[in-house]
Amino acid sequence: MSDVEHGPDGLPPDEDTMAGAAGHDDEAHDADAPEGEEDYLDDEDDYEDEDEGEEGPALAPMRCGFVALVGAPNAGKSTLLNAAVGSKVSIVSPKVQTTRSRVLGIGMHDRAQILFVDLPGIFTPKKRLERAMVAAAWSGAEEADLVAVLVDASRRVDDDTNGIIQRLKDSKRQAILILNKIDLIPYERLLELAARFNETGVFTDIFMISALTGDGLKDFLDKLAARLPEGPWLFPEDQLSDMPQRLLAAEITREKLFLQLHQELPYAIAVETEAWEEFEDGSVKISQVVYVQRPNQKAIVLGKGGSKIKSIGAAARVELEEILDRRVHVMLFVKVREDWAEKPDSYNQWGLDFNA
Ligand SMILES: Nc1nc2c(ncn2[C@@H]2O[C@H](COP(=O)(O)OP(=O)(O)OP(=O)(O)O)[C@@H](O)[C@H]2O)c(=O)[nH]1
Ligand SMILES: [Mg+2]
Repeated sequence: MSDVEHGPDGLPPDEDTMAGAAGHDDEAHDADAPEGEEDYLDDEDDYEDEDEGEEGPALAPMRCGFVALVGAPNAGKSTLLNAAVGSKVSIVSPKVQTTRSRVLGIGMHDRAQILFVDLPGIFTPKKRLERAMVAAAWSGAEEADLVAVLVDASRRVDDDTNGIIQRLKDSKRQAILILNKIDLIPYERLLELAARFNETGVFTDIFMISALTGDGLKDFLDKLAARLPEGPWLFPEDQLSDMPQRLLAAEITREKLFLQLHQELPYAIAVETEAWEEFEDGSVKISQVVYVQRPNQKAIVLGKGGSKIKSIGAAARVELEEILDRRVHVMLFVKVREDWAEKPDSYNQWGLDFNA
């Protein structure tokens, strides 16, 4: 777990909603400044040398770097990101392909700022959205200082994982291996797996963790922090992510849809935050559209007498109240838009390449 407690105001204010998180003023955000890059680039003064200053013990150098989390769908990447950051930043579900785009999670660990980049799972894509997700995962890996490959150790090593390792090998990229979900399997099995992965020659280190229980996490973070390049922190230390609040709110609702709907339905759905209204009593009304692809899907999402969508909205509200630390009203509208997955607009807002 992170050593720094992140308050609910750790999320950046939203540039297009004027919605400051708890503790921020409700001022319009400077739309020209990239999200989260305003206050900290002049941090050089803090970048102390170990032997600088004569009083007190010398501080360890500041470190900062990007760590990409890659792996087959469902390996536990988003769970690990949340555990490492110490707060819910990326959505999680028992279903594959929950994460659709890059999610930054900022973890403070001693004098290191670990910038975790949660990415969609890597698999053989067929549809346009899937291709864009997998492309985003690989480009996230290419841009990072360190690549961590997560493997669900409780399952047979699948083709997706073997494919990831092969591609890293072909590009001569070294990585860290994380055997996750160790709470589910005996230690002997882990040793066998570690030996097998070690033979690939791709991995510099192997960690065994449970992102769910936190077992092994501290050791992993200690070693990871020490491997990051020295340099000033890129974000304020209480910031949790660079995700705009409107997008985060849409993601939370999408998580509830993933949890409460089944079969192909979660994959036919996209969520967009349409309006964000702040009231004087401190509460906020978040209006969102849930896009489905066919009329019969709309009927299922609504449920009998609207009971399903009501329950999804209620679950999203509870979580958003916790994250935003204020009273929240969630208004969900279900609309059929057959081709939402074929519209470039959707891809732009998620930071995905429509033509991947
Ligand atoms: N038992 C156990 N379950 C875990 C652990 N880590 C993650 N899970 C579960 O595994 C499932 C998938 O977790 P996610 O974090 O969404 O996995 P992901 O790799 O981000 O998946 P995609 O976004 O679909 O690629 C969820 O049900 C988690 O609760 C773990 O260490 N132990
Ligand atoms: Mg995920």
